[in-house]
Amino acid sequence: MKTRITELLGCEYPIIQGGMAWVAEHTLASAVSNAGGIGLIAGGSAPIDYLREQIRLCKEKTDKPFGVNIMLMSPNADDLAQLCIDEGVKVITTGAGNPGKYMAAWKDAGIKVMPVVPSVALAKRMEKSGADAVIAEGTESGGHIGENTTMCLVPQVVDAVEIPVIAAGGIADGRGMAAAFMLGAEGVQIGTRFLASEECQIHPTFKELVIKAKDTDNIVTGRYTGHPCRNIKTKFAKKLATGEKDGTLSPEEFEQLTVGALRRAVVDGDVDSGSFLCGAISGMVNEIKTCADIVKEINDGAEKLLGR
Ligand code: TUI
Repeated sequence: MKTRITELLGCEYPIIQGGMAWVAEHTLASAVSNAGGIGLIAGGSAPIDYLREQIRLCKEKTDKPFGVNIMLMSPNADDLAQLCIDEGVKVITTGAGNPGKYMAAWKDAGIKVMPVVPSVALAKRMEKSGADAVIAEGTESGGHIGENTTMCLVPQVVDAVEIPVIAAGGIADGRGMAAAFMLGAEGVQIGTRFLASEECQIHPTFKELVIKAKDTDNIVTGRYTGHPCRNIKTKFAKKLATGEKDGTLSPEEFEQLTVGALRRAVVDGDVDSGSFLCGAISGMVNEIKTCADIVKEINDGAEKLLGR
């Protein structure tokens, strides 16, 4: 399926892997890129030396285009932004903020920039600042989320900007991709489906939680901190949600409990104190497959439904 996104990024399929913090490292990113999509390495919270190494390892594993996601709330976002230029990264996605101040330098370096936007207003601002595309991310996504749904946000962003729009949030198979295209998207960003891939390096407990999750095993925590996050509904996530709701956990106590919680989930598989960030579509993800199979199945399914 050729769209302005495959043309822009030079990939076979308009499928971009989510830049999942702590999850998206070079093994996953290179596997998705080798499968014909665009793999991403997460730059969120990563020390600069770690990200440099990951970029170099990814280049060893694939000669296809791949990108880096910069989580703009990272204290070292400025350094990560410059590192991408120095290392010749071709594609950058951003999350959790407005990347306006980096735009000119990235564009001068010839980088394709695709910010994640949770609203029409930010999509328009990003287009004005020179973004090549925007990723309209609905609240169905895992991790840090906005308020609007994929179904409502994507067509509104498509109507508001001229640049191509990538849909994200709640997409894990060909039906979801076809639906996003019917809304006017020209690409999809997919995170949760890739958690249950062979190449994804997360703790086996995390994969098992994704595979076993039902439609109702998903919860949003931390709205009162200003950084709502969608997670798998573990006992720990329920404890956070209850504390938030009944006022027994102050926002400061909540923040204290969640410091390091992504690492505890991804690296340690610790269900008692880890935050297993995961999208609302996890109920539909029931099997571990290779990234190549996942990308091909999603693309072929969508192509068939769209009659292309
Ligand atoms: O960034 C994400 N998802 C993430 S980042 C992350 S790491 C984290 N850890 C602890 C607390 C918070 C985050 C885990 N998951 N997705 C992209 C995304 N971007 N979702 C929402 C936004 C967003 C929100 C506001 C983008 C721009 C924005 O702009 C506000 C402004 O400045 O105009």
